[in-house]
Amino acid sequence: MSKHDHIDADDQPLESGPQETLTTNQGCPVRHNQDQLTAGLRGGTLMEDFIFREKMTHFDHERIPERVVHARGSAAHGIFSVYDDSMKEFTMARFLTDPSLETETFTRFSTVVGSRGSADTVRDARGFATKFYTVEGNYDLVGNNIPVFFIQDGMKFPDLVHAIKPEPHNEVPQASAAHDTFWDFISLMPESMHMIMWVLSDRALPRSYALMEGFGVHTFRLVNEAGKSTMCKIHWKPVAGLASLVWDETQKIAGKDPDFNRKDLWERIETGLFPEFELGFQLFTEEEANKFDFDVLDPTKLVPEELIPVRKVGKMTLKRNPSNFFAETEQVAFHPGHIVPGIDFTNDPLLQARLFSYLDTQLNRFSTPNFVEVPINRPRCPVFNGLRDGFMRQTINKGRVSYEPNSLEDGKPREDMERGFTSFAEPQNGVKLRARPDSFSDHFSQATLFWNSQTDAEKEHIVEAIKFELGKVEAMHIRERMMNLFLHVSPEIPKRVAEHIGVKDYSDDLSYLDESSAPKPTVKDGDVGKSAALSQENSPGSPRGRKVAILVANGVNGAEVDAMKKALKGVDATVKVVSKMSGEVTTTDGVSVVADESFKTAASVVFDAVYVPGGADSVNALSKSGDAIHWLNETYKHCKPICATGDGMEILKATAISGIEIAGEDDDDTVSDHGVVTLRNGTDAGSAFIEALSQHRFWDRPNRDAVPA
Ligand code: HDE
Repeated sequence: MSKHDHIDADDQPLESGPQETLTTNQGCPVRHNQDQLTAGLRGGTLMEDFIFREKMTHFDHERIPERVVHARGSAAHGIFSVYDDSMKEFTMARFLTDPSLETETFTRFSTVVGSRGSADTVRDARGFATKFYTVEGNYDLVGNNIPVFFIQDGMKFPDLVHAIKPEPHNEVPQASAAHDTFWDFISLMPESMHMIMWVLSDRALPRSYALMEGFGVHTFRLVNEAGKSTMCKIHWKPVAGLASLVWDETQKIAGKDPDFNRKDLWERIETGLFPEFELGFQLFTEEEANKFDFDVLDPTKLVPEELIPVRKVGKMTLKRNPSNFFAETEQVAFHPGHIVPGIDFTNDPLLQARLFSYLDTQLNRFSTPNFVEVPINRPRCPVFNGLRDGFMRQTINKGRVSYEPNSLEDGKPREDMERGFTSFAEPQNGVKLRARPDSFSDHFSQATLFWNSQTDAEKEHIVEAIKFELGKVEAMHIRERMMNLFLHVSPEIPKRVAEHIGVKDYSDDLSYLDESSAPKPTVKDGDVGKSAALSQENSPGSPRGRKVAILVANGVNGAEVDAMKKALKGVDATVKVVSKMSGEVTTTDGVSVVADESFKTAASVVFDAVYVPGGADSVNALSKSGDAIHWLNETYKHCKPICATGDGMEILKATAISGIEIAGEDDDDTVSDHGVVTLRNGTDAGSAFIEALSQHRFWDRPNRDAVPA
C-alpha cells in the first residue's frame, strides 16, 4: 500500500516504530527540523510556524502527574498459568482453574516514598502490582513485598503518606523515612509497629525484584460456582529464593547506580534469566478465621504459614521488557477494584478505602476515564457497554444504541445471568459509626513474632537500622517514645539501641498515647513463638542471576579466567571482567581476556562476589592498586563470596582480611572458609565458589568490623 492510500480510522495502527519520513502529528512531511521559521536570516520568529508550535506544545505537555505514592517503578510483561484445575473447589475464576489457559500479565515493581527519579535502593517497602489480562476481564493484584500495612483504616493513609514524604517546608529528605515527621507519626500510631519491623529489616532492601516475595496483604474472598466463599491471603513466592542488599551497599549503590533494581530486572529478561514467581493462596473458612487470635480484617496482621500453609497454584514468568517506558510502565493503571468473577473483597477497612482511591487517582493522572483505552490498560477480552465519549476517547463505537435495555440492536448487550459478576452475599448490618473493633487492638504480638523469627544477623540489621533512622530524628521526645514502643515488641531492642541514640529514659508506660487520638493498644503477655517463613535466611539460594566480578591486570592467567567464566555461566551467573582500564588484557598463556569494565565504571557494591585469578604480574599490579584492595575489603565487609586461585591468593595479604583459613603452600584441595574460597593449584575452584554464591552472605566473618570500607 502506498503512503497515500486510504487507511480506515479504526484500522490505524497504534504502535509506531522508526519510519523513513519525519512528519508532523498530522502526518505532514517535514523538510527542515533544525530552525524555527523566521523573517530573514537574523530576523524575528513567525507566529505562523505551526511545526515549531506543535513540537513545543507536545513537549511542554509530556509529563502526566507522577503517582502520589509508588512513583518510581519498573515493569515487565509475563505469562501466568495454573498447574491444574484443583482451585475449582474455591473459585470460579477461569484463569485460576483452567490449566490450558496462558494469561498475559504486566507486573510493575516500585518503591513507595520517592519521586519518579529517586534511587532504587532506598529503605522502603516495594510495590508488586500485577495486571492479569484474563478471558473474563482484567484482574489487578496490587500488592507489596511486605505482607502487612502500617495502618488499619484508609482514613489514616493521607496522614501516613504526608508524614513519610519529604517535609513540606523544605522538601527533604527524598525517598527516606529517616526524619522527624515520619517517626513522630509512628510514635503516636502503635498499630504500625508490625510493619515497622519489616521495613527496618532486610526485606526493605531487596537485591533484585526477582528475589523478593509479593503479598496481597488484605484478606480477600474466593467464590466458587456454587456461590460458596473461602477467605484467602495471596502470595507470590520467587522461584530463585529471597536475597537482600546490606545497608552500606544500598547507600553506595544509590550514588553509583541509582537504577540498580531497574537495570537488574531489564538485564535478567534480556539475557533470558526470566524471573519466576509462584502464586500461592492461604485458604481458610470464616469459621476458622473466627478462631484465630487476631482479626483477619485487620491488615496489620498476617496469617502465619504454620497456621495455614501456602498452597502454590500456578506460576508467572516475566519474559518481555516493555517497548516504551512511558506508554506501558508509566501509563499502566492498577486498581484493587479490577476483579473478575470468582474473586471478591472483604470488609478490611484499608481495602475498602483503596477501592475508592485508585480510580480517583487514575482520573487525576489521566484527566479522563478513557485511561482504560490506553493499550497497556485494555482488557484482552471483548468490552461492550454504553459508556462513551469523554476526553481522548479512542474507540469508535458503531451503531445508534448506547443504553441498556434497548430493542433497536436486538436487545444487545444483555446481562449474563450465568457468568456475570455477582457480589458475595455477605450479610451486613449494624449502626453507623466511626470506631475500631477491639479485635484490632493487639499491635505488638505479631511484631514480636517477626522479631523472634529473625536470625541473629537479621536482628543485628534491624538494630542498626533503628540506630540510623532514629539517629536522624532531631526531637528527643520522639526517639524516647519509639524506644517505649520497641520495648513492647522486645525489651532487647531498646537495650541494644537506646544508649546509642542518646536516650536515657524510657518506660513501659503507654499512657502518653491517651493524649493522642490513635486507637489504644492492648499489651498481651505470653510467648508468641516463631514462624520460619518470616526469616529470609530460610529461603533457598541459587547462583542464577548472581553477578560476579573477575579482577585482572596484564599478565593474568587466562586459563583460570576462562575456567571460572565457564563454570559460572554454566549455572547462569553473570560475569564481568574488571581491570584498571577496559579493553584487551595481556595473559600468560595467550588466552584472550577482555576487561568489560574499569575501576572507574564498576564497584564491588553492584556485584554479588569477586574472583581473583592467578598470574604473578597481574596479582602484583592489583596488590598495589587501591581500587582492587578496596574492592576486596568491601566485598569481605559486606559478607559476600571471595575466590582467589594460584598467585591470586597473594592479594589477600595486601587486604585487611584476617582470621580466615586459606589454602596452604602444598595444598591441592580447595579451602572454603566463611565464603572465602582459595585453591593453590588448578583451575577447578568453581564448584566451591558456586556453592558460596548460592549462600550469598557469610554474616559471621571474623574481624569484619575492623575492615575499613
Ligand atoms: Fe496503594 N496506592 N494505597 N497500597 N499502591 C497507589 O495508586 C492507596 C496500599 C500499592 O505500580 C496509588 O495508581 C490507599 C496497600 C501499589 O502503579 C493510590 C491506601 C498496598 C501501588 C494508592 C493504599 C498498596 C499503589 C498511587 C490505603 C499493598 C503502585 C498511584 C487505604 C497491598 C501500583 C496509583 C503501580 C499505588 C492509594 C494502601 C500497594 C494513591 C488510599 C495496603 C503496589 O491510589
